[in-house]
Amino acid sequence: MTPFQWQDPFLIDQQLTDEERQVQEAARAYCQDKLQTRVLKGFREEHFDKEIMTEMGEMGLLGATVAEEYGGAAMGHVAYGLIAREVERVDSGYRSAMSVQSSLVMHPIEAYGSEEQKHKYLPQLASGKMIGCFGLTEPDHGSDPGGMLTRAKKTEGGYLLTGQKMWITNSPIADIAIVWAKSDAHDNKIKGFIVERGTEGFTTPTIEGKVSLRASITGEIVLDNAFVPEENLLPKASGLGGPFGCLNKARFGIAWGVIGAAEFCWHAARQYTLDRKQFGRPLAATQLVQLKLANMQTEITLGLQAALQVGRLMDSGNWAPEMISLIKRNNCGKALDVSRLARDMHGGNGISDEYGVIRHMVNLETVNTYEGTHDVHALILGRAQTDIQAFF
Ligand code: TGC
Ligand code: FAD
Repeated sequence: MTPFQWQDPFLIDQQLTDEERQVQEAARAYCQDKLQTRVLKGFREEHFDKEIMTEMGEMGLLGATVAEEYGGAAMGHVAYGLIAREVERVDSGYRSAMSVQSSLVMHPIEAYGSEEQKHKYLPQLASGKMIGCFGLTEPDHGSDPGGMLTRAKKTEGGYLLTGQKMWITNSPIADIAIVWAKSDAHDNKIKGFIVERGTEGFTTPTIEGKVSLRASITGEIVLDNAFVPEENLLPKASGLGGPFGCLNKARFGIAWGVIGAAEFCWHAARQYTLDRKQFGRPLAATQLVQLKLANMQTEITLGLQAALQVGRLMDSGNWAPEMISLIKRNNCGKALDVSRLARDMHGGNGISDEYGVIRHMVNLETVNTYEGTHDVHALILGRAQTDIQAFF
């Protein structure tokens, strides 16, 4: 027997390698020292501090799985997940910035790009000196990106891109955008393009007034006959499998990240109910509160163990996208439940941004929606077990 560790019931820490534990400790120290201290201001002022990207770059937190020759850290998926968990323990918006850069910008360039593209962009992206964004969603095509309207028209020396992308993390501050468009030169198949800031006909208006992910910057991408040279086409991606290959990585990171947000809310609720007295004794002495704490602990522990297992399977090459749908869906839904419970357990104080729980709660509403909504992942899992497509 061993003493029960309430914060880590399944001894996840012991299941990590030494290298993974070091990554976790370094990421935690940076996030608590440098991110936790600025998140309240960022959230209140709806502001994302670009320096965060260079700081993360210096810490080696960008492109964790990308090869060292391109500036990445060449670590495994579990290490990437651990980074996401520490960043999102502070704020889902900061994790968004990290995962878009790593999984949705660096990964497609590494997986689908030419050697020239890899050398030109990846080291700069890994350092955070260059910021990227990923444009798949459109105003009228969110869950069904296959219906996208953005077009690439072949012209001399390249392509003219026209269309609109919506809800794009980091687009207003991005130096490059990975844009997915149907290309007339490729039988109307979806192709990926690297669009550089400064391209005529390429603009990125900011979306204001978000109630969720306020410490992250979100915008549109508007393309009006924007010329993209041939050398900026991602040569090895064709069809929806291109963007989905990136989403597999990002969704995996999210499944870890939301556990960090849920852990923050659980620990805060535990401490608050230990400190707060009503009816002459701590709230934590009541059966209802202990039931809620036990439920939080159980869901977080199961979600974390599942994420670790999928990470190990990804590292050994023994994985399927549906595994990622399962943990993305489950962990986001459960983290949202935990945050709502924690908000409630803080009583009136729970609605104050000073306590952090309502910020996590509203953030998790977005995380439950982006990268495939909770219900879309249910349909992916339903299809996998019935062989029946139920999207339409
Ligand atoms: P379907 O027929 O299922 O598939 C079309 C083609 O794509 C391939 N594919 C995959 N390949 C690799 N990994 C996956 N996970 C894949 N899923 C599908 C598939 O094999 C097929 O290939 P081929 O060669 O046969 O053509 O396509 P469908 O149109 O029926 O898709 C349905 C559905 C619902 C599964 C899919 O469209 C979906 O997942 N929708 C959700 C959309 C989504 O996740 N959008 C995310 C936008 S990016 C974002 O939110 C970033 S937020 C980042 C942040 O801030 O952190
Ligand atoms: P819809 O697809 O219109 O869905 C609306 C509702 O209908 C949902 O509840 C959904 O589950 C349900 N629904 C849809 N289809 C079905 C069906 N067949 N059966 C049953 N129910 C269904 N996208 C990017 O490309 N890049 C980014 O960087 C990015 N960042 C984002 C940042 C933020 C803050 C947000 C909010 C979104 C971001 N997105 C990004 C977009 C995100 O991926 C989409 O919002 C998401 O895929 C859902 O699409 P939608 O908003 O059009 O909703």
